[in-house]
Amino acid sequence: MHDKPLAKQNHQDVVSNPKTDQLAQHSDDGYGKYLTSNQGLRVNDDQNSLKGGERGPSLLEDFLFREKMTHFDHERIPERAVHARGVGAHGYFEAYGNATELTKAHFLQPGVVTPVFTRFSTVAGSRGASDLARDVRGFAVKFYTQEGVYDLVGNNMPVFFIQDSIKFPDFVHAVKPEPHNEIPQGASAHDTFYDFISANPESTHMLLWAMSDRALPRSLRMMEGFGVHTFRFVNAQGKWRFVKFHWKPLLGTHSVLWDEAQQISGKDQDFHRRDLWANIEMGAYPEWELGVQVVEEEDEHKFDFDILDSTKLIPEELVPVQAIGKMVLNRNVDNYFAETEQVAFCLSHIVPGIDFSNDPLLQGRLFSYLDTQLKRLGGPNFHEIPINRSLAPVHNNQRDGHMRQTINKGKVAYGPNLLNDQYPKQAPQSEGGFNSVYERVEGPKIRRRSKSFIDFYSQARLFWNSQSEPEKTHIVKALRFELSHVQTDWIRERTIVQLAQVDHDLASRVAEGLGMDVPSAEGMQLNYGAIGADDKAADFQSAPAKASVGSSPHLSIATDSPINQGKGSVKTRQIAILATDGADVAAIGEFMKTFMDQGAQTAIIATHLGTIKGQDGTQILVNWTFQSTSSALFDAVYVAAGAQSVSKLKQDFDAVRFVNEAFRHCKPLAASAEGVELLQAAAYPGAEGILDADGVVTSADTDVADLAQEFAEAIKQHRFFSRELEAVPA
Ligand code: HDE
Repeated sequence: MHDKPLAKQNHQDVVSNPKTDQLAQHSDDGYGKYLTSNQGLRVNDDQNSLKGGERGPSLLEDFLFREKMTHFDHERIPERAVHARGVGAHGYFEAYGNATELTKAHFLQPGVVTPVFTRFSTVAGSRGASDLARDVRGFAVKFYTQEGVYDLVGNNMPVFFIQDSIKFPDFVHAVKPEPHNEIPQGASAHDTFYDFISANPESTHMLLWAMSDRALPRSLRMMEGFGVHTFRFVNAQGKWRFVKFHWKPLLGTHSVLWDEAQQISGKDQDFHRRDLWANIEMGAYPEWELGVQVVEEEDEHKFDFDILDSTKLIPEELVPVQAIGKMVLNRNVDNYFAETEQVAFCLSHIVPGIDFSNDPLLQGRLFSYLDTQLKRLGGPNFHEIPINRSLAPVHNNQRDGHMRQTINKGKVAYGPNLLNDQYPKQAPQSEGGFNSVYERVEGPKIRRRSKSFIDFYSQARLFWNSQSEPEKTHIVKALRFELSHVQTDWIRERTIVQLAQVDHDLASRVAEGLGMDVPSAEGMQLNYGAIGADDKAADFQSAPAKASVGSSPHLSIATDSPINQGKGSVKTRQIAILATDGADVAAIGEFMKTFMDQGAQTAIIATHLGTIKGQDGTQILVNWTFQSTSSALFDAVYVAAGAQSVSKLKQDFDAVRFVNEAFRHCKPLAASAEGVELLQAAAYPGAEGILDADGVVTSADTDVADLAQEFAEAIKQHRFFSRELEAVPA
């Protein structure tokens, strides 16, 4: 007979064998220990295989060699079909406690702090691809709540390319490298992607997001996250409401330019991964607020779009975002494979107080993620891998399977049972038992899209209209770049026609860069292939534009947009200090201290590594040379004073290029005394008037205090797009 209080049991009750517990622990780094085989046998010689004679053949008997090599041969698991390249970190989520009326989820109740593991990713590239690809970023958060694991598996863009998950394999095949030659890696600039897009008008809105600055985050710490689909919150009284999830970074949302992104990919393709790792190691923990847009059940149909359609967002002008908690990432992984690679996110990992909606994209994901983990992680016991384990107790009648870790006791593995008094028992809702919201569902069995989904362009237009002028220019340039890489003329033409449905100015600016006119849409069946064989194309024409919100400042990431207002900061910004022998080292020291006190990070870039000698003979350590780094890896550039130093830098083409590129990438620049001359030397085509440009701060003397203050204000603004845009290779 068993009479345990259900809620009090914990994980140890399931795995009560102390030996098994020990196996679940982290292994240490082996320091101070003897080398052993996987069976604990001490190894005497790990450098030589067993041979018949010193110069003879290797022997099959060498079980130590075979164990080591077999393990190595099986080290790789299938990489994720999408989101293969990622980086993860641990942290916590703290609820503000203002969502109690909306949801009964325990982790959102006042004062509750929940451990989390968050994995960011690019979508199209493979595990070794560059961080700075033009791509959507995955933003997946695993909450280890007291009521079970909750996964919020989102992206850094609020909409998606398709409306129904049955199209996902096609979309992924189109964006991934082309199958005949596996080119290009981690890039959407190729024929098959634009063939799919131009035949699939519902992608238009997301295409513009993917071509916008959002696809090139400055840092994973500086991007928004979105749940994308509409979900539901359910409160303690059983009342439910629709919700959309938003993550808002406390450092603001910032991006790099495409030219920079391409340079970063060459100079440091781990740029985002390194940035996240380094900042967590330094204690500069990234933070995001979790916000929700809430729509009452009875308001489901009050919008001019369908809230179940994942190619649409709810403008914040219509439904504001309310912050309900904060996430802090404060611990790097101990082992990339064990944690970041083996973490398994599933949309179906849900807790009481949250529920799904009937969004057809969401519904398909409910199947796909579990299915994918079974294959990727080798079987149905992936929930036992330490990073995936629930902190809430796990008791059920599931048994066996590959790599089972739990040693379940007893002979009862079924329910109902009397031998074990019905345990493990079904939990009533009052005890936290999950129950889907009550909803009446009836309708014909049908493979059709709802008519309310047939509007493909008005929100694409809303997004376009909401961008600042520089952001629009970046979108135009991105599309010119991408379409230049498309080899098939008619795919380009179709894409331009598709863009013209959004905005004629957009289409003609892109077309101009491609040396074309905007083609006529006449006779061009834009939705070819995007519908069922028996559907009539006429029923599938996009509804005329009727967006009730014409422009939403929340969709822009310009410095003065609502997303970034009040968030300007020099914290964690990387400042390059250009100097070499003969520089004013005392002033450099003062400059570094001033910025490091504000949480910025500085690095000295010189013509050689080691130390540089100042005018007065003092020395200072150099971090990088002009050959080993690039201005693309920094947020701002300062040229230190010192006649001898500046005169050498002026003759160093790489130093001049460093400044010129930083200027053309619209970054804040500063120079003291003779340092100003290097700025002038960098003013070759594209940078004339460098000293008068916005965001360029100079001082005639070597006094750092005033200059640093003005420079800090410039750094807070991130970029100065008022500079001649055509000169920026974005
Ligand atoms: Fe995913 N997606 N997805 N996706 N997705 C995967 O699961 C899928 C979609 C997202 O860091 C896969 O474990 C389908 C939207 C993230 O481990 C796979 C559909 C959004 C991650 C899968 C979508 C996402 C994935 C591949 C269309 C934003 C990485 C490996 C219905 C809301 C999670 C894996 C991590 C990963 C399927 C569309 C976000 C194959 C079928 C929309 C962040 O199961």
